[in-house]
Amino acid sequence: MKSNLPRYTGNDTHVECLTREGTVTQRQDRPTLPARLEAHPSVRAVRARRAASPRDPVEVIDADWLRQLCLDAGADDVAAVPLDHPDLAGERPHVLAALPGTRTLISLVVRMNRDNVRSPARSVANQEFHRSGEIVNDAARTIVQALQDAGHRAINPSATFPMEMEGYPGRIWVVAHKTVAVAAGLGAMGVHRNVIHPRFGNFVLLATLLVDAEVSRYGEPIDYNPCLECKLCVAACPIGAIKKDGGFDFLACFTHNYREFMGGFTDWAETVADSTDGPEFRSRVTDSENASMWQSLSFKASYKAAYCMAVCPAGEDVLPPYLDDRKEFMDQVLRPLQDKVETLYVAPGSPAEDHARRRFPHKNLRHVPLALHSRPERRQEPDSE
Ligand code: B12
Ligand code: SF4
Repeated sequence: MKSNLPRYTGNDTHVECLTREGTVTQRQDRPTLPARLEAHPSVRAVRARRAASPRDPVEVIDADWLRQLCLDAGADDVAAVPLDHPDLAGERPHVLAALPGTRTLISLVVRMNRDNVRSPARSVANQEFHRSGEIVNDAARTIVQALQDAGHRAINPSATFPMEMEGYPGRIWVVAHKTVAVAAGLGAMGVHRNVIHPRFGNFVLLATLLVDAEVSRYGEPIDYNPCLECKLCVAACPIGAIKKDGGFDFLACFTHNYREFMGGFTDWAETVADSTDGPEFRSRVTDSENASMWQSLSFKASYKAAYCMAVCPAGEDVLPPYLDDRKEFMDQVLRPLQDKVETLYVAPGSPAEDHARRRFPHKNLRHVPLALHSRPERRQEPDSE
């Protein structure tokens, strides 16, 4: 039986390969390798494989092939955008640092189940966020593997966490998925600063793939904004983070909604460290708060709100009940979240505290430091609960 391994002759840019089908001689531009490396079984196997099937990876990825690959992997929508798109100028250095040679970004959308996100039982909403995050990450990884098998370099930065915590409290994300999705034409930013997909509304999570090749067709930004400017997101946010004019109080959201993430967790840990004994610690942190923190650490960190996203009626699949009866929609979706008795985490004297006191007097306020700042002195006692 003839060997499938190549028999090398002549110089370093010329390989003669003896295959079952006969002898194929082929020119290859390849660097000179030391003889010991050239004789290595892995190197010989690679040479043989290349000689038998001398295909270079396609330089331009076919857009239809890519779309089908992404849908089959679990994405609900997809579009590509070149890295040199003007709206991505701010992302370029970060993207190139993560994958040198990136030429295209591929934006993925995965739908969330709407009533899970809307439920006043926030464990239901959190499970939906976490599971959808896993699905979009799984899809992204599957697609990257297929791109790799097709001969490309590609990566899938996490859709959610983990992120680059060395950058904390500054930019910790590898690539801004919203910016990419909008540039790729998958949606537009609503008043609440989430991307609204024309069909699925804001009930989507996003991911971005980085790849070193061009794609045969790129997405175009949509020519309207699906946001209805109904301001239900403004009315729903318990700590006033969403402003009518599209402004966003990042610190208010980060302090309350992200209480069991980065900054809020640090404050909780400081409270443990500052307490003289168990009873003192228990006088500062309720059993429910400790159990909730345990849940976040044991499973996945729980958001406290996301009400802006829950109440948004935009998007063709989402809109019908809102159009049919707006009062009914508000009674069923907005009011239960507004009426919910729950603890709100606010910094003393902050606009968030003022908003919560005026608009939601039935909710409990808990004074905590702003989540991005370390505690200057001992924790203040809760002022109502
Ligand atoms: C940082 C971040 C946050 C921050 C800031 C939010 C924001 N508007 O940027 C916080 C912690 C508040 C947050 C909250 C939420 N987030 Co978030 N978040 C991100 C992250 C990592 C980057 C966002 C980003 O690109 N920001 C920069 C630019 C593009 O955003 P921007 O809106 O133009 O600018 C805002 C920020 O600069 C912010 N800001 C202001 N000052 C500061 C200071 C610091 C230090 C930071 C970090 C930010 C910040 O306020 C600006 C004005 O809106 C992405 C994941 C990713 N890798 O992309 C998810 C992402 C945007 N988040 C998402 C989600 C789902 C949420 C929550 C609903 C989570 C929840 N379950 O409660 C809430 C929604 C709050 C809201 N209305 O925005 C989704 C959005 C999906 C969609 N349909 O658009 C993303 C894309 C994750 C994903 N894989 O799908 N998030
Ligand atoms: S709730 Fe209304 S105003 Fe807010 S983002 Fe959605 S459509 Fe726009």
